Amino acid sequence: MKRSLFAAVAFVLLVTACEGEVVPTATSVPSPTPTPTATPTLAPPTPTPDLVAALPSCGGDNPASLIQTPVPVTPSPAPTPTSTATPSGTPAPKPTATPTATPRPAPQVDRIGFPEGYREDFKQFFVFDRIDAKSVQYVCGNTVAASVKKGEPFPYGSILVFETWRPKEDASRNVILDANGHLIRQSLSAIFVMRKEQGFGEAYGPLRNGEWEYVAYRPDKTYQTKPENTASCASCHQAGAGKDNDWVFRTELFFTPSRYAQTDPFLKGTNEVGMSRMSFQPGTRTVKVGTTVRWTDSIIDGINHTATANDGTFNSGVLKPGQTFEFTFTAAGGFSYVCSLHPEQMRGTIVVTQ
Ligand code: HEC
Ligand SMILES: [Cu+2]
Repeated sequence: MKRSLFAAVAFVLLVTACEGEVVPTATSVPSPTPTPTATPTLAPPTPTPDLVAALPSCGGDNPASLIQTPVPVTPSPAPTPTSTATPSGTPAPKPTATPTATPRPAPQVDRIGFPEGYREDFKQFFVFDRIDAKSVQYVCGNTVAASVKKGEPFPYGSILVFETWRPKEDASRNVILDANGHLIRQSLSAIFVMRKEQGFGEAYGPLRNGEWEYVAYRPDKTYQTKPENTASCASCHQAGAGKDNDWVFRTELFFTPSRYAQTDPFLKGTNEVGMSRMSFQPGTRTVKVGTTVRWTDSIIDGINHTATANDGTFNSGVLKPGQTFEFTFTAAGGFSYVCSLHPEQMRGTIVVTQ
């Protein structure tokens, strides 16, 4: 029986997932251009000609997502490293993951390398607007990756690139939508890359995701997440996407004609908490005594979650995509909780005030 890699569950979570992840970067000066050390030879591309030919290039226009500022093509001078290590113009992402004291095993060298020329050479798989997270995501793959067959793992030599963009906002920091209700890309925040080669991934130990390795760059090609800090990438892709999806989220979008998706807009209310991108949105919610808080598991994401208080005050049980859970807080205090299915990635707090 063939595993339905892509059809199945899993897609989802998101970028902020990725962004929120911005890892305690060492304050050292980022090395200029990551040298792809010991880059294995790419497997010969075996694309399906019709499908692949029809895909726009990664940097190409997508009617679903306009761009209003030029893409920074030429690397700007390396930013002065700051303690937050945030690309200029980008507000510091909220930390999601709790810093782990002991570094977890991860590759010590970058065997991926900045994917030079990906805007021209890679194919655009899909565009994903995260209105809740104020992020536009472009997922692209090299021609080897683009040759993947629905329901099958990616071939060796596959490189996936995941760009996160900040969308255009008005003066009050509300996102501006285009005539089609889509976000408008404004500035590129980060470039997440994963690459699959024979023998890759061993360094992650128990967090190994098959033969994928991970790294994240800023637009100027310096590291956002160095190889040695990428255990968090492997951990989240393992927990959320999993083996049956070749550790890749949302591949089903690649096979949909529009190759576009938008998050469910359920996060607007002040008593609402979304469960998406392997995180609680927002991570901390402050309400008054007597308030009923409602958690909603994202339909788009397609992953089961729970909201489980650490002190036992509330427990949603397993929520399927689209399901909700409500709890009324009758006493003041701080209630920390986790998703019991993804306790490492998904932690939240409800602060109840008088
Ligand atoms: C908290 C969970 C989480 C963490 C941590 C995380 N990712 Fe992801 N990643 C996701 C989700 C979810 C998606 C799917 C995109 C979406 O739903 O918006 C994704 C998508 C991707 C993709 C596009 C291919 C795919 O799987 O859809 C790449 C490439 C990627 N991530 C690389 C990285 C790298 C590199 C890191 C570490 C620097 C990282 N990710 C850390 C959750 C995570
Ligand atoms: Cu969960």
